[in-house]
Amino acid sequence: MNFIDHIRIEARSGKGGAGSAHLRREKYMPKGGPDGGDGGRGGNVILRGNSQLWTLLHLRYTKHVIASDGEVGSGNQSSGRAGKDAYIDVPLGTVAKDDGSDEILFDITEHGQEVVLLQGGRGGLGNQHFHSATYQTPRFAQPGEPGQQQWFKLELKVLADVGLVGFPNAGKSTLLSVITAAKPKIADYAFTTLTPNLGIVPYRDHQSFVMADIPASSRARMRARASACASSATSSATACCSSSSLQTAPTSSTISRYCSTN
Ligand SMILES: Nc1nc2c(ncn2[C@@H]2O[C@H](COP(=O)(O)OP(=O)(O)OP(=O)(O)O)[C@@H](O)[C@H]2O)c(=O)[nH]1
Ligand SMILES: [Mg+2]
Repeated sequence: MNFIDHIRIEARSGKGGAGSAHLRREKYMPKGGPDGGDGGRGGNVILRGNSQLWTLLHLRYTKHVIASDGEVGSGNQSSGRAGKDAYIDVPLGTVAKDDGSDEILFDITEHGQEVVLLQGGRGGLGNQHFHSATYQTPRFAQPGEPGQQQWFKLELKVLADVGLVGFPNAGKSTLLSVITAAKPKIADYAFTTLTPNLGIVPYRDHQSFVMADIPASSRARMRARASACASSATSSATACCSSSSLQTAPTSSTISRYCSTN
């Protein structure tokens, strides 16, 4: 299982159905007048929050989400059926952005929260709406409105439930790589990890939590750099002390001298 935290997806909402231009014809009622029903609206594309999901992995192979079109109206004032909405289930903390401009459009924070990404087209009106006292036989009806189409970027903001904190080289990254699918860099020298790594730990009943491998503290890092400076030659020590942060680090008198001369 890989950890997927952002995807691109194309959404297309349904077209509205056309209205009907039907004229009523029945036995003993030869000129029954217009009775064309309206077309159904096109399906919406809806983003829905789901607290049972933790990653966007299930959408990895979903590139297009298409809602169905509304059906056309028919005689006897029958309206067409509305198109079926298409739902995109996402974990809480998902942000929907416009793919082109990167503008944030929606933020999903609650279970069951629904936001309409794309509205379906409206259905056209049937000819029954267009007859009047002076125009009794309209032989036309409205076409349905077209649907919309847009690329979106879905990004997941992840907060870790558990953080691994420890001395450098203690095996934090190794632990994360064993119990999750994350592949952090592991090496037998201190401060291999410079930025936090995240992994999902699955446990019973298909539940999971997020674990973070936190880099060793900057104070410990400064101490290590200082001791590296102390053990090296004068020239390399000057290079070590070039960062201003090191000047405030609690180090030996030798290091303080190198730092103050720099
Ligand atoms: N013997 C032994 N070695 C281990 C164990 N866990 C990790 N190591 C080794 O310890 C070294 C450091 O492991 P890392 O996982 O990179 O340690 P870390 O805490 O992430 O280190 P930094 O990211 O540098 O702070 C690697 O060479 C590992 O192979 C263990 O349980 N036993
Ligand atoms: Mg590490």
